[in-house]
Amino acid sequence: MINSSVVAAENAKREADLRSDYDALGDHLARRGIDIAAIKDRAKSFGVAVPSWGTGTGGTRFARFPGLGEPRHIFDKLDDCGVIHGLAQATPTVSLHIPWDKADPAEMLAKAEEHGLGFDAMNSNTFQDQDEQAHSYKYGSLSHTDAATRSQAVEHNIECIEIGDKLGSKALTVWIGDGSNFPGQTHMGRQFDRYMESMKAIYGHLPDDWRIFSEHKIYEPAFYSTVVQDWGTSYIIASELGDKAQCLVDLGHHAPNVNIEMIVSRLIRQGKLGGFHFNDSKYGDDDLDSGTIDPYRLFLVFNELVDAEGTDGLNLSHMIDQSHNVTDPIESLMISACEIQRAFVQASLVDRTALAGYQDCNDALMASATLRRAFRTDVEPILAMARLEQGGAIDPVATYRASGYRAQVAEVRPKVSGAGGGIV
Ligand SMILES: [Mn+2]
Repeated sequence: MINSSVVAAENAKREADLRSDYDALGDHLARRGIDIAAIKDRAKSFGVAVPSWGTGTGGTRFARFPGLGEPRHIFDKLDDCGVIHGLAQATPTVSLHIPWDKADPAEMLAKAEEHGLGFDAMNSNTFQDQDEQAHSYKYGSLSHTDAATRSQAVEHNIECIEIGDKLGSKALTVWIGDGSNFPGQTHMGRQFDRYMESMKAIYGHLPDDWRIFSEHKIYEPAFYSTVVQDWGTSYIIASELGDKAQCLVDLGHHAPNVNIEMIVSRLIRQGKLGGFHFNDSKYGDDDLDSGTIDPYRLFLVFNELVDAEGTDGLNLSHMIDQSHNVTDPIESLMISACEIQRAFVQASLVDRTALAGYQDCNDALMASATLRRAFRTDVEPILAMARLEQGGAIDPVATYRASGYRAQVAEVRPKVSGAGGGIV
């Protein structure tokens, strides 16, 4: 999608400086007993899935301002995902959303293969009504009081599994908007029972090598109560369903100041952490670009993940879940993937032997300083070298801008106005 001569020309401008910076960082890390080549290999091994819906411009409940050359369908989205991975080399998979991305699976596989992409977890949608559906989700879906509505929502999730199975996906993420807006509107106990009954029906259709992820969210679109509102509820769900059920943590789905890294630690301990939706937030579920508001929190989450490496059965699906309202989504997704990868690499620099020693002797100051020393290390030369060696761009955004990709696709993709699938 991006001419390789553009990538080569942009890299040529920056390669000498990069090599000098990389060597200097290598010397610095060697003094700390860290082999920079091993850390670079870890950076190369890291991948996070792009959400197909993130390639379109998002929106708010007030408005959506479309961008130029937005993808018209899943095949355009996969082209954009190919650009993102081609330049940033950190997003080898795409997470689909049904029905927004419904198309012939064989054609989707062929397009993905063209770009060297695979498919991560499938996402179902019972939080909005589709034109052809018989029953409305206005008052709920998997937990609706009406059995026919629940069954329609169950069938939709089963269809997502069937589509995903043809694409090589191995997981289904279930997030529902069900809840209530008024005290007394629903019986919270019976509503949860209905939800569990529906989830058990979906769970029964999971292939043996699949997992189902329960994604919690504190509020919105329901504003008084939400059926799957916190990690405790999500843990109950995953435990009751069985071994193939795990919890998915979306970083924006918590009350302000909640200690998410501790939730991560707890879920890993219980064998119930399945994956993440990465984003950042200031006030609520803002779906801002990863690492733009609180990069230290992102680092602390990865500190727990790196610490838990090697834990029996730990197999995490990393996905981005963001809404891009004022930026080019391709640029935001490339930068976000790099920021997530950065947090992973920084967390890989933590001196865990020293940290355990400080923890054991209650040296709070030095324990904290040990974490911050890793966080403060500028690992950009490692990330850039990993990209360069894998055929990507030293500077993904500058290279993307130099390529003129957006202007080219704008010529064949008409402007999409009003509300659309980009709103999440
Ligand atoms: Mn999410």
